[in-house]
Amino acid sequence: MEAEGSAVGGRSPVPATITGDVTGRSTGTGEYDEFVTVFRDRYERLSKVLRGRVTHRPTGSLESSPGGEDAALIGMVNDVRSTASGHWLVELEDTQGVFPCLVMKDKPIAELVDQLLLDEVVAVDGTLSGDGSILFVDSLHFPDIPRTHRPNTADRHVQAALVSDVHVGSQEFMGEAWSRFADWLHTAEAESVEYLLIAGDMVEGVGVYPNQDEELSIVDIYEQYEAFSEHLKEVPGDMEIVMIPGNHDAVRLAEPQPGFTEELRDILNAHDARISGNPSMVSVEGVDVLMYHGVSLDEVIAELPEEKASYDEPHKAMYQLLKKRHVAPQYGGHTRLAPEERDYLVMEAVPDVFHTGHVHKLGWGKYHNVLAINSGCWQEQTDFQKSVNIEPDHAFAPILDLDTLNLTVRDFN
Ligand code: D5M
Ligand code: FE
Ligand code: ZN
Repeated sequence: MEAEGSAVGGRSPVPATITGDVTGRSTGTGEYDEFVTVFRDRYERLSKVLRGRVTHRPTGSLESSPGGEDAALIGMVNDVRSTASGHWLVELEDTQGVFPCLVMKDKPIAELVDQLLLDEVVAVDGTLSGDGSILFVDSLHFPDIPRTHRPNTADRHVQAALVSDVHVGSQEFMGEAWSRFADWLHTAEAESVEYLLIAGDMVEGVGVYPNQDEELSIVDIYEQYEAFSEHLKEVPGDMEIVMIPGNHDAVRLAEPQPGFTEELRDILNAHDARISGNPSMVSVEGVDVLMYHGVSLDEVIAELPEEKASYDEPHKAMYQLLKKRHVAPQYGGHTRLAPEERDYLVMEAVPDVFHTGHVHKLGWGKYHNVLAINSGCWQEQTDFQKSVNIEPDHAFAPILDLDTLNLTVRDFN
């Protein structure tokens, strides 16, 4: 409902431009060949980022080397294991083959081994053994965000609200808090908030987790989207809204996820929101915001050391994805990936802002000048979350100044 006598003097958001969106371009049928193609694309695009850092040789050339000389290699992490004497054997794969690389436990770079995820692309520099069969690693490089990255900013004072995980249709959806947020958007204080970005999990969905139906307030998926659409109408009509799906939404689970189908777009049409895939690079007022729902964060948090990634500091897990220049590096684990002709999950362009959700925790910080923000949720603690001690950060709306990239968080609890 539009609030009567809205204080807003008319917003004039510029339509967002969207790149890197798989919607309408998905060609994947899941055939084996397509996995080869998507990994080749990942390797090529990330090795381009690393090429300036090392003078690498392909594995084929290393294999035919007599040994003893300095050498560098760029490859996808195929395997990481510790040797009997406590060193690390990292197998790297390129388009020609697989090559073993040994990281000695007493080298300072040994601690970087803890941060490796399978299938990410890295570069190593070192010395070939006397017989040329193994590379002794002296340095290890991630594609990373250049420290010199200078983020783009808007050239007028304008703001964006970054939210995610609304979960309409769940008994725990916080409808009243959402309405307080929407009402605030109608006040003079919020008149520069011209954009609303929603990073997935619009609705609770059906059959996402075992026994989830016991906690649904709306059991029909279309009725959930109809209810979500009503909540969206509470938001001022002159705001530009961009949304991507999450793992609870009614699109394929495997990433990259295409944006909502025509049927759902019809239900959501009242606000003329921009509907895009997961992930998508969304440019608002010149600021490049990489929106990604965040399913891989669970994996990054599970696999990496606590100080590098935890539920209490979700932005640090995001730093790891920025460092790897890929939103979901590990294939075959918890995060489902669909093979496409290109790897839409590679961060080819450096974003100015990285916006995720999914873990229902609020956290933000800057990594090499990129603002990483995980935006919490609008759902109270579920029984499952209680059973595993997840305390969600709900009903907060992070507000981003697009002209300064400063963030303020508003509490609607
Ligand atoms: O995910 C919210 C967070 O809770 C995310 O970190 C996954 C985790 N979660 C929630 N329910 C489950 C179940 N049943 N199994 C495993 N992990 C779970 P969301 O995408 O909102 O469900
Ligand atoms: Fe969620
Ligand atoms: Zn989710």
